[in-house]
This record gives sequence, structure tokens and C-alpha cells, in this order.
Amino acid sequence: MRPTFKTTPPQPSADSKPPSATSSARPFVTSEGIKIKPQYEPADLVNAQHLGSVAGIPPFLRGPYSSMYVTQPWTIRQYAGFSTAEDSNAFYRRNLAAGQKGLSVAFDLATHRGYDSDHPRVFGDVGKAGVAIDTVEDMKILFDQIPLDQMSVSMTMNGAVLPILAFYIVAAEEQGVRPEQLSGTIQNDILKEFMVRNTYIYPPEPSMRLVGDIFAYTSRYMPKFNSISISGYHMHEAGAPAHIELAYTLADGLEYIRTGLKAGMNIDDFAPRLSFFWGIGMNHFMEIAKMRAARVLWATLVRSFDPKNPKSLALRTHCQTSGYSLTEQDPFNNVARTCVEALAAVLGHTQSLHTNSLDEAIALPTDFSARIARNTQLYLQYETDVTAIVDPWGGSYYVEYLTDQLIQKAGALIQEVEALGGMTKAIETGLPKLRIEEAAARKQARIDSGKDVIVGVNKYRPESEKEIELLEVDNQAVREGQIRRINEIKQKRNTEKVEAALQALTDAAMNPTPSPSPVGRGEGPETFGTRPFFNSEAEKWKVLKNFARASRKEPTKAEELLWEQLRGKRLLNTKFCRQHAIQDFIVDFVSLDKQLVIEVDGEIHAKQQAYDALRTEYLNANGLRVIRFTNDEVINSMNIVLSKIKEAVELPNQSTFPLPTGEGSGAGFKESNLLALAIEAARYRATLGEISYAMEKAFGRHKATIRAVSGIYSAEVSDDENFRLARQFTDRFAEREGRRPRILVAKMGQDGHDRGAKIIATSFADLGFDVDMGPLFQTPEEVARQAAENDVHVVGVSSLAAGHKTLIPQLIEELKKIDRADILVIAGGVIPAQDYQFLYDAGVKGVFGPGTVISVAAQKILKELMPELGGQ
Ligand code: MLC
Ligand code: 5AD
Repeated sequence: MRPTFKTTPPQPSADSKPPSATSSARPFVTSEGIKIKPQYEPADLVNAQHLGSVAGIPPFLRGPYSSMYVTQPWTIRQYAGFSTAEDSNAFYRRNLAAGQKGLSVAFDLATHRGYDSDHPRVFGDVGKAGVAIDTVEDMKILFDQIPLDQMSVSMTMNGAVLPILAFYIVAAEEQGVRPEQLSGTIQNDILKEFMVRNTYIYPPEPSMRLVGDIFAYTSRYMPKFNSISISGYHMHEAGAPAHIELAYTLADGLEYIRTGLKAGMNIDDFAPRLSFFWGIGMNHFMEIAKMRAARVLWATLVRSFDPKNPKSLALRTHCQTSGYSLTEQDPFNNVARTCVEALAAVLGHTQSLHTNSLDEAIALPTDFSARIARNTQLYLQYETDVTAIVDPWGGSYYVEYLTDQLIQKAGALIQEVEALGGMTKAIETGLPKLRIEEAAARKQARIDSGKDVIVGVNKYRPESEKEIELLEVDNQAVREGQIRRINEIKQKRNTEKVEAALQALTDAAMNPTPSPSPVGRGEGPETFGTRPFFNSEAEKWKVLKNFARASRKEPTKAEELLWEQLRGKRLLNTKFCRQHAIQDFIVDFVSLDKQLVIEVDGEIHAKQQAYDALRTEYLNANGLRVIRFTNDEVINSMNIVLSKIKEAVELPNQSTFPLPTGEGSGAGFKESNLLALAIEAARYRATLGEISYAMEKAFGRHKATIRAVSGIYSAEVSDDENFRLARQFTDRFAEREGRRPRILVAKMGQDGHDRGAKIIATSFADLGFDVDMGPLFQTPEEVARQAAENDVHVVGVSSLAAGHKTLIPQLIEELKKIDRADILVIAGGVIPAQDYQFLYDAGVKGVFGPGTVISVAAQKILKELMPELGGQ
């Protein structure tokens, strides 16, 4: 099913300005390739087709809810996590007390990549960029005194998504909270990980199976939980202009819809719980238009799957202000930048928002910086009247023009991806990643050459920088504490049960996904479950009443009725469908009776409205009866199902009932759904590393192919003096040495942020270096070996996840061990000024923080290599 748009073909981004423009003038053509006039008027909108709708109604141009912020403002949801579960929990509770409304968990990179804290590959990562979570016990501490039935929690997890979601569900369970009470979001957006963020574990195909299994589990048991957060943010941060962020994110969304359908679900079973996530940068009106265009595009795309529920068409989103737009230099400027961006997110009508802290470009937020960031949202909610009106920019000639342009441009790019066979296929070609990297290199070149102004960095730079207080995490102490806790848990748990649960996970992962029933694929009744089971509410109640009446008086008749109903609806083709159908039937029956509740394998099933009535205390207090089944009984034995119902409704007769036949060979839900199996393992205290590895045995670990762009940086800056000088230096080096200076751009630890590394690689190549781009996730020993094997002159380490103080000194030691201390080590990325001296003392020859002009950094490195150029 390929949605179609009326579009113009994609145009190359043409960042350019009129020759007469001063550097402070607006860009003439935006990064999206949209030509901006000084003024807009009605004539500019004659071709726009999106105009004229209202909020709360498809295509939701003006917002997903009709009353929007007038009745309920967006959720203030600050992304946070660092060090231990104890430290992060205390931080969350302080923030909630101070006005934050929802939680958003940042996990450390070891956790993201499926390693326990005791794994040798994560020596520098534990507790650094987020909180370290190894088992259910850590998760319980993380939410200590935070009632999970009342707090909506977002968890940014994609690689190790199964163990983390399993830990969360079990932690809630042990708080007395059932899955159906949980509201929140799991990021679960693996496609963009292969494009930009890089915290994948398994190859794309099995990774998509995990997505499907999560959709299936949450749509059944967690109706209030958003099963995915389809993220453009990271593309935005990696350099994607608005139309690319929109197009690739929505194209990912289409791929996820197909995944859900392939897993046997109906579009309306899961589409209402797909959510989105945008990055919001400094181009204020473009960002507002982006959010409006996104809603229109999504509604158009989803409509082609023929949903019946309008909520399936509504795009609900979280936003985060842009980390990339913030600067290390003069960091208090970042407060104003974040406020301008937050306002764009709000005027574009986000549902949930994170505002970055002023120290973003240097370290994780402190209590001080987090307070200012949070208060920025509180000012907007309480002290301005932006919440009093729905879509205040609706009808603005300029904003509507931009909205239309983005619909056209992103629509064309989506078609391009669809023509390649959808996003999974497009990712294999490497095209989306290259497009984003090209845009990033172009942007960097424009900043380096002063064409794009960043106040405090390439213009109005202060003479001296004031140091600000930063959050430091002692990652070795965190690691030791985590290792102690893991060991204690391993001693106390039942090893046999853990091993059996892990084996079940491996076995299920080895088996190909049970093929969805024809029913699930839309032939015959669209799917299992109550909706297609009965053609209308009236029919449902009639059947149920008949059944109830019959089961009291004429048991055999009741059985026949049920059997006929199931067979008539062709719901018995697989065990999977049968279980759904029977379960849903019983639930409906039971809600009719009001005196009965059913429980299958310890999980209570009921209609959503009845959840509150299902707490055990309530059941006991009200004398309600619970009919308990095991999963196998529901799947295999209609006799048991009926006899238990009869027993509960006090019917004497037990009569036999034929076991339905059919292609019932597939495993039951809980035996084949990988999340259900991970939950089981989590209950027995299997660790995150063990659960991840149980699946790695079946799926393998993904290794990315490294591709690089070239010629983009030089095309933008070839007339720049620093560029010319750096090129002269590399030429001189080549004359002297008989070969070009060679640099290995290295990424160590689990830090997958490779935007900076890719920009360095492409621009250094344009500056005349031979560049080796090392793989992601290396140990210091592996980098040293590769540097020696490739006989490089320099290793440039790019560090964005705070592992630099641990990993870089180790690299220098490793080089010494193999007698290659002559290879220069330099460092770049998010490195606080306070750490520079530490790194120099360890033997680093140059440290380049955010805001560095690349050609100037190259000159400094060449001076180190050739002191006659004027270095020491
Ligand atoms: C809201 N509601 C309304 C309403 N406004 N009802 C009627 N009228 C109105 N005007 C209802 C909603 O229907 C919903 O109920 C409830 O109120 C909550 O509103 P919501 O809009 O669903 O908000 P929220 O719960 O905050 O959910 C927002 C979301 C969700 C759907 C976008 O997915 C979310 O919270 N995402 C956060 C993602 C996140 O934090 N990511 C961090 C990534 S950081 P009901 O019953 O319908 O649910 C990262 C960085 C990195 O990725 O790389 O590490
Ligand atoms: N705490 C708070 N914010 C974080 N970010 C990343 N990790 C954390 C954390 N542990 C933010 C930064 C970054 C973006 C990806 O998320 O803003 O740019």
C-alpha cells in the first residue's frame, strides 16, 4: 500500500544568500531549500490544500485535541538520568516537587547496548550519560516512592528495549500496579538507530520483530501505554533540515505500521498508541510549520490503511529543544535559545516537552541548570497566555506557506523512500544516512566560515570564559556499586529458573515469528478480539445475553452458541487467534455479568472501564469472583473454559465440548512473544545483559558498514583563509613525508553519537588528510591496534558521552604498550574545559571542544606533526 501525495519533486537544499546580505540578515534560502520572501500574502496560499480544518478532527492540522492547551497544557517532561538508580530517583523526586509533570528516563550507554555494568566493553560508560540499570532491583529503586499507576513515564530505550520494558512492568507489578494501569512511552524506534543514533544491538530484521512483539503485547495488556516514540529528534540533531526530519520519521512510521500489520494486528489495535518525537531548533516559524505539516502528512499516510478509529490518524508528539543549537561558549546564552525553541514547540502544539539545560554542550544538567530549564516551561504555562488559544498561528500567511512547502517537500522525499521499498530497504542503501551527513557537513562548514552566525562562538565571542559548576559522575564508583549488586542478586536467585527462562527466550528467538493468521491480515473478519468479533455493539450484547441466559438454563446450547460464534467468525484458525477470541469473549461475558473477573496466568483481563474495579482488595471487598485460567487452558481446552465459567455462574452440568481443530500448531502468545518471555526472565532476576545475550545467541550483533561523504565541506569553504592554509600545510607534509598525514577518527566505549566524528572525517579528507574512520564501540586496545596497523600519524578521539577521562588515558597506555607512543592522540567533542588539563597531563596533544573551527584544529595538529610550521 503506497500512499500518494500531490507533490513537486525533491529539490536539492541550496543554502545560499543574496550576495548583498550582511551576515546578520536572514538566510535567503533556508536549509530546506525554501526561498523566503520579505512578506507573505493570500496569493501565496492559493495552491495550499491543507487549509481550513479544525483541531481535534482529521487531518489534525491545528492539533490532536479539539480544546488543546485550553483544557490541559502539555506535559513538562524533562529527560534525565545519571549515575545510580538511587541518585536518579532522588533527582526525579526533587524535579517533580518543583513542577515537572511527567518522567523521562535516560539510561547509560552500557544499558542501551545490552551490557551489564560488569562487562569489560563498558568500562568507561557506566552511569555516565544516563542511569545504570542491570536488573529489576535497579528499576524498583529508580521508581521508589513514585506510584507508577499515577505517573506517566517515558523511557528512551531502543537496543535493549525488551529487558528494560520487562523490568519496568515487573517493577510496577511489585509496586502492586498492573500493566493496564501503566501510562507512558517506550522509544522503541530502532530504525532511526541504524540511521543516526547507533544504540542498536541486533541486525535490522530481528530488531523489527522486537518492535512487533512490543506492539502486540502493549496493545493487549497495556492500553494506556504508547508503544513507540518515532523520533525525528536525532535526525534533527545529526543535521537534518525540517523536510528531511519529517520525511524520514514519517517513513519510519509507515514501516512500523506495516510491522504491526505483519504481526497480525488490525491498524486500530496499535495506531492510536504510536507517538512521535521532534527536535526543535532555532528557525522558529519553520519549526511551528514542521509540527503542523507532520500532523497533516501522518493523517494522509495512515488513511491509506483504512482505519476506522480517527485516533489512528492523530499524530501526538513529544518535543525536545535542540542540543546542537546550544554552545559551550558563553553558556548563559543557551537559556534564551532554549526559550525561543520551547515557544516554537508549544505554538506548534506539542503534547510533551523537554527543555535543555544551559550546560547542555558541556555536561549533564545540575540541579541549578535543570531548574532554569524546567522553569522556562513553567513561565510559558503560567505567565504567558499561550495556553489560552488553539493554534494561534493558524491563518498566518507565512506559517501556512511554510506548512504547505514542508508538506510538499517531505511528501516527495517519503515517496522516494517508498519507491525504494520502504525505510528498511532505504536504510540498506545508505541513502538516508548520507543525506543527513551531507546536510551536517554543509552546516558545519557554514558555521566555520562565519556564513551562519552563532552568537558567542563565531561572533561576539567573550574575551574570557567563566567556569560554571558541572555535574561529575564518578563512573568507577558507580560501576563498582553496580557490580556488587549484580553479584548479590546472582547469589540469591534461583539459577535453574533463570536459565530455563533465558533458554525459552533463545528458543523463541530462534523460531521464526509465528505467521499471522489470515484473519489478522485482513482477509475475512479483520482481526481477532471483540471489535471484529461482533459486528456492532447491539449484536455483541444480544449474543452475550443469549449466552448468559443459555449458560444458566441450557448449558449445551450455550456451548453450541459460543462454538458457532467463534467458528462463524473464523476466529479459530490459529491458537493465537483462538486465545484472543476466547479471552475477549469471556471478558465481554464477564463484564456483562459484573460479578466475575477472569485471570489468565496471573493477568486480569477486563474491559478498560473496569480496571479500577480489578484490584484484589476491591474484588474481595465486593465479593466478586475471579475465574482463574492458565494460558494453556484458554488456548487448548474449551471444556475447561466453559466448565470454569459454569462453575462460577453456579451451573451444575459439565458437558463436553469439541476441541476446535485447525492450524493450531503455533505457540501460544506467552510462549512466542519475546516481551512476555523477557518479563518472565525479569521476574526471576535475570540481568539485562543475560536477557539481551539470550536473544543475541539467535539474532547476532549488528555491525554497521561505514560510509563517508566527501567534497561537501570544501564546496562551502574553499574561499576561506583557514581552509586554504590548512590545505597548504597538508601539502607540505606530503612533500616532506612522501605521503599525506593520516588520521584515524576513533569512537570508543558505547558512545554511538557519530555526527562529530563523521564531520571530522569528511572535512579532514577535504583538507588533504588520509582519513580512516574507525568502527563504533571500540575498546582502547582495539583502537591502538588499528592505529598501528594503519600506521597513522594521529588518532582523533571523538567523545560525546563523557567517557573521555577513563578511555583516552587507556588508549595512550595501549599505544605505549605496542611501542607506538609516537602516534599523536587528540580529543574532540563534549569535553568540559575543566578536564582539558587532565587530558594534557595524560599525554593528549590537543583538545577541541564544541565551536572549534575544523580547519584551525587541522592547522594545530599539523603544527604538532611539523614543528617547523610554528608549533612547539
Ligand atoms: C491531553 N489530553 C486531553 C487533552 N490534552 N484530553 C482532552 N482534551 C485535551 N485538550 C489527554 C490525552 O488524551 C491523554 O489521555 C492524557 O490527557 C495525556 O495527554 P497526552 O497528550 O497523551 O500527553 P502525555 O501523556 O505527556 O504523552 C505525550 C506523548 C508520549 C503521546 C507524546 O508519547 C510521551 O510522553 N512521549 C515522551 C517521549 C520522551 O520523553 N522522549 C524523550 C526522548 S530523549 P489518554 O487516555 O488518551 O492517554 C532522547 C534523547 C536521547 O531520545 O537520544 O537520548
Ligand atoms: N540527562 C539529561 N539530558 C540528557 N540528554 C542526553 N542525556 C541526558 C541525560 N542523562 C539530552 C541532551 C542531548 C539529548 C540527546 O538529550 O540534550 O542533546
